[in-house]
Amino acid sequence: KHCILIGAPVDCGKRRKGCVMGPDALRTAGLAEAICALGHTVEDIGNLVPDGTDTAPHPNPNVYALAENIGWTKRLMQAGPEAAAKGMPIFMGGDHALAAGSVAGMAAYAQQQNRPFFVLWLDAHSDIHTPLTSDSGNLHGTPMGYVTGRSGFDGYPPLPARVDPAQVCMIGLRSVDGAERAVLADGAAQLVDMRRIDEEGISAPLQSFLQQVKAANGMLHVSLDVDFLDPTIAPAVGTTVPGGATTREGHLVMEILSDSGLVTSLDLVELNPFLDERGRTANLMVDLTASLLGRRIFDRPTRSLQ
Ligand code: DIR
Ligand code: MN
Ligand code: MN
Ligand code: MN
Repeated sequence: KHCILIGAPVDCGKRRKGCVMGPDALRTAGLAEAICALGHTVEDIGNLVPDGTDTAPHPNPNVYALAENIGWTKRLMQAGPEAAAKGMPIFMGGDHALAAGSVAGMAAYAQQQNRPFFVLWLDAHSDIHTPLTSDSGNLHGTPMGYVTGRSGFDGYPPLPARVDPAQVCMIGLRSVDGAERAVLADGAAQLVDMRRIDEEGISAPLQSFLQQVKAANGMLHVSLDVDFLDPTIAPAVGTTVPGGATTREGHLVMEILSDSGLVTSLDLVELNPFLDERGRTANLMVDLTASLLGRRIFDRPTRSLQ
């Protein structure tokens, strides 16, 4: 594979600062080196900056940094397809607001290629608010709302290709707001909450989603939010929720994805290095990416927390 690392230091999707350092923490943790060691090639295009945008005041007074979020969406929506033409885009966040652009851009690319588009959302949260339904006003809670074509995104670029909720699978859910539950209640998206993982394991629901992707010859975007993982193993995130995926559940998902050969793009989001403990969360995100790109247990370099 040829991997294109896209630095997306988006830090406007919530009020707590620090994700701006995410791309550099992933670089420091050796993301490119880990991928190269697996026999792939890597190109790091550096950090992008958002397009300039002006917006009218938003009817929801809590909405935070709307113009900057729209600017990032535009920029990433363009960068994704450009990178995809050369290889596999890996969006190094940056907070989850970046997925409005990365996912919308990759959906547009898939449409161009005449292939169905699927999204695997690995997150404690469903992030399917609109700017109107969000209580917090933090737009990192809205990217799924945008890409699935919900209304309320005035000022955002028109969606080139709507993501069909029936082609979305969310795994790791344990914090879903009321307004989000209401849209998810139609049952279209596949929702795998932590209880289901506890009871049935993480492999079965993932495999069944991957069969759907494979049968359709689809492209698959994976969006990995740090808070998918349990805060005891991945503390470097602003919105920790107890009861998340274990180290092995995380790796198992990535190993199964690797075996499938179906993943065509990846987000690594919400890493806030300011909250990390000696780089352990950044290292874990790199190791998970390595598992996704083919590293296996018996090939792992020895790494222990010092
Ligand atoms: C939360 C989003 N439901 C909100 N939290 C997220 O503010 O709307 N954390 N996305 O990562
Ligand atoms: Mn998220
Ligand atoms: Mn989250
Ligand atoms: Mn919330």
